[in-house]
Amino acid sequence: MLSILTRGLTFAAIIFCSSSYAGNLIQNSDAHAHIDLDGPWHYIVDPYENGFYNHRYQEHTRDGYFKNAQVKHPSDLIEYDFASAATLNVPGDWNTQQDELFFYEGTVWYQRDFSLDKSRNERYILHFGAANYEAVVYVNGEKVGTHIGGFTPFEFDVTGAVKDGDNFVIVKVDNRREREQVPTVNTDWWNYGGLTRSVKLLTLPKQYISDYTIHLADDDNRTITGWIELGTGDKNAKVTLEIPALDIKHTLKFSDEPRQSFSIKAKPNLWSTAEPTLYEVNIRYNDRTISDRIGFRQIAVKDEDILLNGEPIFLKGISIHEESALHPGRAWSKEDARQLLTMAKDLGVNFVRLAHYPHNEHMVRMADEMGLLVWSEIPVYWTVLFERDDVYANAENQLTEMISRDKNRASVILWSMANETPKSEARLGFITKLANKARELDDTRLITAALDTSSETDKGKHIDDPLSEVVDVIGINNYCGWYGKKPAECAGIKWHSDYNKPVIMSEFGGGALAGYHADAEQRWSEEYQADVYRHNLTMIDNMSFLRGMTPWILKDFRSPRRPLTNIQDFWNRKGLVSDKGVKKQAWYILNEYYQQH
Ligand code: GCB
Repeated sequence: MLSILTRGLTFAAIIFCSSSYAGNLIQNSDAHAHIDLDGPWHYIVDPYENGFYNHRYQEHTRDGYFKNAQVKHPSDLIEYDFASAATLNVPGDWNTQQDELFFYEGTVWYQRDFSLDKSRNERYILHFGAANYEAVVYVNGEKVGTHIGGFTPFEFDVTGAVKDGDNFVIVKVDNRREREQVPTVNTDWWNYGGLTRSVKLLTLPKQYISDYTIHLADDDNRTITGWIELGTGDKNAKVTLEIPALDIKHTLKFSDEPRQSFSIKAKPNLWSTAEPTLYEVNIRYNDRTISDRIGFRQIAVKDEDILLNGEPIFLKGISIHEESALHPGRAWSKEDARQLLTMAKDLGVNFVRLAHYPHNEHMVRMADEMGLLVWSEIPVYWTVLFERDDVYANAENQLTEMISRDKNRASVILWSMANETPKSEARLGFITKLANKARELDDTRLITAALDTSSETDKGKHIDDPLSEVVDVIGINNYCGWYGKKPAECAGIKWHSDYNKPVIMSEFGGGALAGYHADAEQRWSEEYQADVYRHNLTMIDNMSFLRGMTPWILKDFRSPRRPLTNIQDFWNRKGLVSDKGVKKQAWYILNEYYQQH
């Protein structure tokens, strides 16, 4: 109880102190000048948090591991030493880099040195792509900030903490699961810990572009609109926005406000799944230029239809976890993204559900390039504590960071608020508030949530969860033929909806061990899984309001919930391909279905 309380208190403070940065992340951080801090970091495993708390369980102020102390005199007692400690690669989870850390949940300290030519005219921002789950960050022995949430970027202004010459950064990463977290203790994926995405030190001029959003106007596909924001006040700032291929060169003059809006007439080729046109966009301010590649498209709903650039579209999709097909563990690189999305494209999809948390930025940028539409979600999964304000604040912070990072990606059309949450008043209030927040931050995309709460009636399945009222597109997870009923019983099921809205079957499927062949009655055989797909696809054909689907799931993924020896061995086997990328029978069934539709 004490530890939960302490962590709760820490959390309240964190939300408070990080709020100035939440939603205020530097847009397109890779495009800014930076020092790359990826590579080997020394690490110390600290299950008792000995480097953080003293023997009275008070936070160390002088002697913690974050001080990176070195022996100076032979009689010195220092019981840790980063310099001689082994290393882990960053980015990367710790579980798949060290056998001893495979099941580990707790604290690991990371340390690395870097040198800097410190200039008085520069501002230094330490940026993390993500760290799962709680990160406490120190530069040269001083705490610079804390972040909560395992899948979104965060950053701290470290201008006052860095010095000319040699510096070191230390991060305490803790992936312990706790009831009040988002996600909570209970999930169906591996709790990979560590500095799972890239780390860099942005070296910005004193005045810099901090953020921008550039998109097609919702009501006019001949207008590019948006805003540009400066990191500091500059009353005389002039910023030039250039899109060379569209002959756009537009100067924005700033006055008192750091954010300046614009609206420019243009005739872009619209971004679509068939032709994912991206335009080079350059934003110049003083002597620096930030470049991006941006697509222009519209997304909307009309009654039961989803409209891409005004035309109804059927979302032929697949769900994906952020697990690499190239190496064990979390995916993090551009190559990982290319591989996963190429596998998805090969299946015949135009849409991917990035489950169940925001994936790394390469995924959405690669989806932009490849013409894949994206559903992106936050880990409000199953039974988070909907009654608690601090849990809400945490979820909203993760939502804000997700939207802040990806708001310029044409591929992203749906922000998902939650997955399979149990019906209650508190849950409805919590997710409604999240949806309102998402719309306030970004009114150019659609809101969804995956529900598993339809009722059984004598006429069939009835979509009647009041949360459907809140979303633009209703997601339905339903495992007919796997968690209930025989596969053959699924084909005849009829669905009804109380809402005049598009529905996506956001999950269905079943498990199979690749290479295990038997009768279709035999659980875990490829034949059984194929049968689940056959009958569910027949059922789906009868859903008049269905506008898409993302069956569960592209590739087998690791999960501690799945211990069955010789079948699961801690893998969720619902992949259409095995963890090694071998196609199962069901892959061909879905592939054929997508080719015909
Ligand atoms: C679900 C969950 C997903 C699980 C899946 C399963 O409904 O949304 O996270 O992995 O079922 O395999 O049971």
